[in-house]
Formats: sequence, C-alpha cells, structure tokens
Amino acid sequence: MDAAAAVSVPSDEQLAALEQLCVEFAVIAGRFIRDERPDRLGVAQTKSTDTDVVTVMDRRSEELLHRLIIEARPDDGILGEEGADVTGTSGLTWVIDPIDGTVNYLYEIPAYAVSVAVVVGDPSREGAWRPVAGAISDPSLRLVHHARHGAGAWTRPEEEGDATPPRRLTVSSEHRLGRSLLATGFGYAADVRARQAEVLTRVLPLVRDIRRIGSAALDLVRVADGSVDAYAESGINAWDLAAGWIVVEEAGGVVVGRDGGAPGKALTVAAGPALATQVAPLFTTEPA
Ligand code: LIP
Repeated sequence: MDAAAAVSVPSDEQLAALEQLCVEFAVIAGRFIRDERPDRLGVAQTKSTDTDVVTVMDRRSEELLHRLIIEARPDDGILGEEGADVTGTSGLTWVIDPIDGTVNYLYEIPAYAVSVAVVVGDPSREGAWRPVAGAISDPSLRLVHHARHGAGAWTRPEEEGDATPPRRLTVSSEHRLGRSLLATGFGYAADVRARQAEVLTRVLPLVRDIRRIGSAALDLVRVADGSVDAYAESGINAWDLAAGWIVVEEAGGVVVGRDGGAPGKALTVAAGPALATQVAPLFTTEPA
C-alpha cells in the first residue's frame, strides 16, 4: 500500500465542504484570468527554459487563490506552481495551478484552466500523496469540473444561477489501443522534447490519433468525460495533475505512473482500466 493510502481521508461531510470550496475558488480565479486579462499581455518571467513562461496573471491568480484558501482554511497547507508553499497543521494541503495551459493563455488559445485540489499526504514527494477533492474551471467554456472521493465526477456551468443540471462524467469504454484517441503533451526543454518525439513516432501508428491540447488538467477532464480515450505524459507536476486525478478516478478511470505505481513526473497515464495497462508501457521508455 503506498504511503498516501495510509493517510486518513476526512468524512464525506467534510469532503463535500472541501469540494464546494474547490469549485468556488477555481471559478473565482477562472473568471479573474478571463475577464481581467490585460490587452497587451506579455511574458513576465521564464522558468526552466526560455519557453517555460510566466505571465503576470499566473502570479495574480495564485495570489488570489492563496488569499481565498488562507481565509477559509487557515490550518491547511498550500503548494502552488508559482511558488506558494505553506506548511499546514491539518494534514490537508491545497495543490493549485493558477493557469494550466499558460502558453495557450498567452496566445489567446481558448484551452487553459484553473486547477484546485485538496490532497492528503505530502505532495512534494511522488507516491506520498493523493487527492480527495478537486475542481478544474474552464473559463473559455464557462464550465467547472469537480469531484470528491466516493461521490462521482461532475461538470456544471460556472454560473451559479444557470439551471442546466450537473452532468455526471464517465470515462470511455474503449479498450482497443488501435481505436484509441490519445492525448499527450511535451516538456519545455528541447532535449526532452526530442526524446518525447521519438516515443511519439513509435506510438502514433499504434493508436487512432493523437491530441495535444496544451493543458494536462483539461486533458484529464477529457479522459473523465470520454472525449478522449486516454492521456499520457511525462514531466508534469503535482499541480498539473492533482484535481484531474480525482476527477478521472471518480469517472471510473485509473491514473497511474510507471509500472502501475503512483502517477507523477516520471509518467502519468489516465484512461479506462483496460486501456491504461496498454498505454503505460508505450511511454515507460520516455525520459523522466
Ligand atoms: C502545462 C501542462 C501540459 C504540458 C505543458 C505544461 P503549464 O502546464 O499542463 O500538459 O504539456 O508543457 O507543462 O506550464 O501551462 O502550467
């Protein structure tokens, strides 16, 4: 049993309240990055490489989420892509990606998200944590996708008053690799991309087709709602993965890493159980 599985999960009542906060915060930050986007948005900073960009809105969205979480849950920890790193005392940690798909956001491609999750265990160590509640807002489509442990995965309009009923999500039942639509992604370092391309050259003839959406959080939502059959990528971080992981699991899918272990930077594969076991080995030779 991995370390995270040993950590106690809050009661369903507590999880329901945490899920509601995840939805609320993801929608508030999603509206903010959509409606307050400066006309002339540029690159504020670069991180691991020249193409790994940060905009001022990534930072402001994380500051907003940080403030909302601290006000509502002062004893919890926080781990954020843009540097938020708060140690809590409650045993719960919020793992946040203020803009997932930052390059899409910079290029005004309507495929970016805000990802907010609550996890048990230590999200800074692979295999030592797992999500118990999460939400992903898709501001371009004005939708929010959410789940909590044991209560299913759902999509609903971001607008509170919208009468459209929540839709329950279910992963695709496709089990044939050759008929599978596979989403994937690539790192920011040229040498890593070169090796990922080698793997892709091998994988492409084996599947129906590939989709490169540019946001791991939205890729995982697409696995959960069956609009792709599988997702596989190496190099993603806890904040790219956390909320999407619980959404896929609660939609009947599995989220695994190398050799059926915990998902993480080395490899993350999400799909229906039958397809996941076929897809993971194809990416296992990929560089971590
Ligand atoms: C992105 C991931 C995506 C990956 C990109 C990037 P970011 O996260 O969501 O799956 O392919 O290289 O890492 O940097 O936009 O938060």
